[in-house]
Amino acid sequence: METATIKKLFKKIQDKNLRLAIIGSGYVGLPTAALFARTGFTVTTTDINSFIIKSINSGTSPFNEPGLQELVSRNVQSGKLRAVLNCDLKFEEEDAAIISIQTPIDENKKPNLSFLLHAIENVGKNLRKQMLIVICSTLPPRTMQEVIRPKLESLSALKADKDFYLAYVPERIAPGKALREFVESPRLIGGIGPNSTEIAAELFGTVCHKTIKTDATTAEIAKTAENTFRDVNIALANQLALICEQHGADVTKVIELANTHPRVNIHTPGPGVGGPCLTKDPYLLTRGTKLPNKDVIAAARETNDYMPRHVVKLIQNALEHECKSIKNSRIAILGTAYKANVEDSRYSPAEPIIKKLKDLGAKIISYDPHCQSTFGAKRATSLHEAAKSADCLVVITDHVEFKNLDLADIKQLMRENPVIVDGKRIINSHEAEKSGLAYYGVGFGKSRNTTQI
Ligand code: SAJ
Repeated sequence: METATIKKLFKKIQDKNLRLAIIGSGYVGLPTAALFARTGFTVTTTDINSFIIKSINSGTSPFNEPGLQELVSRNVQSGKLRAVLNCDLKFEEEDAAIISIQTPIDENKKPNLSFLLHAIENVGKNLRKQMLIVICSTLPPRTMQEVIRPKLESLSALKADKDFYLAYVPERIAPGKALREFVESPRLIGGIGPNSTEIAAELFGTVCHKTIKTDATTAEIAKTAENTFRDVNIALANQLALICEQHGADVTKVIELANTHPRVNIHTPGPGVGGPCLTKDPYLLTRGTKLPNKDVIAAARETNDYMPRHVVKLIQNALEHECKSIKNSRIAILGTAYKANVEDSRYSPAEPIIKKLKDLGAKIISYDPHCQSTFGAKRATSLHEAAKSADCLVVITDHVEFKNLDLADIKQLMRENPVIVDGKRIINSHEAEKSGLAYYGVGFGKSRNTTQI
């Protein structure tokens, strides 16, 4: 591709005349669409879900994300943002497409790229010269070079990095902070070739404070490495929690002390690792790789997946210690969201915990001020309602609302010999015991809740 053509594209980006299509209007796609619209681009965002399309076109964000509602409403009103069904987008006017479609894993933990490839097919059939295609979905290594590039080239009979541009720009935003992190986190730009990298960097540089240029494969591995690092680190914290319980030590104190070393930063243990990212990215990263020795990444996944079962054991032990049987006991679950202060409950550890407790015959009531999911539990609309006549209170999510509970008040509402099982270690154990609640927690070792694994 000649420099003159690239210069023309650069100018279009700088003048905000590039017309953008965002494919997939979910937790990543819609913030992307809204931020590019705010920057001055004319954006068409798409989805297969007509509810999402209607909601956006009426100026309403279909899900809660701080700041997003206002951004969607303002940009739909000004005409900078509109939504259409995927099948209605013909790419007649669009110069660039940014694809943010989910790449989940299947029941055998194998990456399922079918949703993404379906979208790629539609883009490939409509691809014109000089268009820029950006993939933001999380990908296993080499997917850009070995799957997406050949598919787009064969469908369009055009050459990547010459006739059209193709780049991998992985998303790095956490729900709850999506807009800020989109703008402030350095953005990796992995082009399929040098032209693609430059053009994608120019486009994302209009919204992101910092872009870092690399190649597509390096960006694919870096993206999955980030969440794998976090998952392995949390697994270490969870394993330390199990060790502390067996030795009668408190993991919170242990980690706090270990982290005073200038080169140590151990994460926080908990009732399990949820959300759509950490639970799958390690599998994407290791897909198709043969290792000569033990797979640390797989072991970490197993450790984190074990934690909900461990919480159930803690609850059983706690109740037994109070001479109560889990069968017919009333258990209040605080938090069904997968992490603090979000409404999202995808892969939340609350799900296996509630299901197992129900199987064991317990009566479960759940309360979450941010999230609607109950995973089959009865839903309480207040903390008061959840705690009333409960035998056991279980903290699964560290929502801000659960951090300063009135423990004396809660004790009054609960049945005799009440217990609290703190999956996130946000309750002060001394305060709880002082209020008359027997305190148990993940990684909180005391001889009576030491569990055998
Ligand atoms: N968790 C712990 N201990 C910790 C931190 C988290 O048990 O110390 C648990 C949380 O409770 C939650 C899970 O891990 O169940 C995941 O939480 P998270 O805070 O890692 O957040 P995600 O999954 O919402 O977002 C991650 C982020 N990745 C990194 O910080 C490396 C985000 O920046 C990515 O954009 C996102 O994955 C993604 O989409 O890939």
